[in-house]
Amino acid sequence: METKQKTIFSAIQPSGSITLGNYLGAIKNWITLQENFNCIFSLADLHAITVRQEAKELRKNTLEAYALLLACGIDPQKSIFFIQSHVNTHTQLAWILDCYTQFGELSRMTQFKDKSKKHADNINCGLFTYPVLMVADILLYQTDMVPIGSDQKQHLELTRTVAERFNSIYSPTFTVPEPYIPKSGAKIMSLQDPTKKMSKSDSNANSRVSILENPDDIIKKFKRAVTDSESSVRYDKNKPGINNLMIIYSCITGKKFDEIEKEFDGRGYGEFKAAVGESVISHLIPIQNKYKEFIKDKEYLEKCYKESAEKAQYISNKTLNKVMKKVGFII
Ligand code: ATP
Ligand code: LTN
Repeated sequence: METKQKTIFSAIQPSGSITLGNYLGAIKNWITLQENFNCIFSLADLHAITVRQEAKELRKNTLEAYALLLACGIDPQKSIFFIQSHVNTHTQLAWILDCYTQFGELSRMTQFKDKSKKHADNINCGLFTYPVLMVADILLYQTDMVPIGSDQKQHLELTRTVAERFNSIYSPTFTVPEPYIPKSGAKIMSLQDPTKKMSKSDSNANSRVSILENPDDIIKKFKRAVTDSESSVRYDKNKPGINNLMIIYSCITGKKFDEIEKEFDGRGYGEFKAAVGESVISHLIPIQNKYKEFIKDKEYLEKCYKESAEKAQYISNKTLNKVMKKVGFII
């Protein structure tokens, strides 16, 4: 018997330049998964406006992020890769599901708490209800698995809760998705404060390395990475700075922690930081080169995102229609 290929959905906000954290926590997995699954990826530009964006910047960031993700290896022949605002079912389903999500549930979302602290002058309703838009993104495609970093786990639990609630009020409508979180690299930390996650919107640019960053800056940032006052390279729960560098090095080179400890035995932090920087650079250079090609070819980019949006619209309409019928709308 032929088994149906599982569906994967994930998205990233075009809210700044994509970081090494985004890459190791999420994107790297997207690329692997597209070989064996039915993959749908999106640039979540609707999510990005929960924080004030300059129109010109948002357009530029969206196109650049599109080219960059192609350069990272998303293949539009294998996967659907669209821009969220091009497919209108997302906002439609999000409104309906808002009415099946409790205020209390959204109040517990830690990303809302963090972002409202960070943007205290603009705690808009979209920032509060944003997880429901993410729920809609996922449920529209009858998604089985969602590759994400661990910071998104709580939103995925909400997705499961809302899907189960809707299915039990009516009848099975949505597939209840599972998170797919990497064992290593699920949460890359800031290079300046290793107790905080690396984030593309952090106001301190030294805290992150972006995929398109030039090699000199990458080396500088790793050399300046905040670590403790010891000097031996070993994994220890009380050394978040060095742990973070070990995780990055391990994700990039495939080496295990004990191999890394052996490699840098007696060599001190300085040498280790330089080696981490070098390994990141050699991994990123081919991606940067491909990016330069893709970003020049606006026609190709447009062809890819338009064709993908059509496919996504077609698939997601089916789910939306089912939902509308069940809720009682005349369609
Ligand atoms: P912002 O700073 O605008 O909130 P972000 O850097 O947190 O952005 P998102 O667009 O919210 O990035 O996330 C895209 C994907 O990258 C998600 O799957 C998320 O879990 C993952 N991700 C984000 N930051 C990290 C990190 N530091 N380590 C591992 N994965 C991450
Ligand atoms: N909310 C996510 C980005 C995102 C997403 C999604 C991830 C939007 N929709 C659907 C997985 C599935 C974020 O801010 N990191």
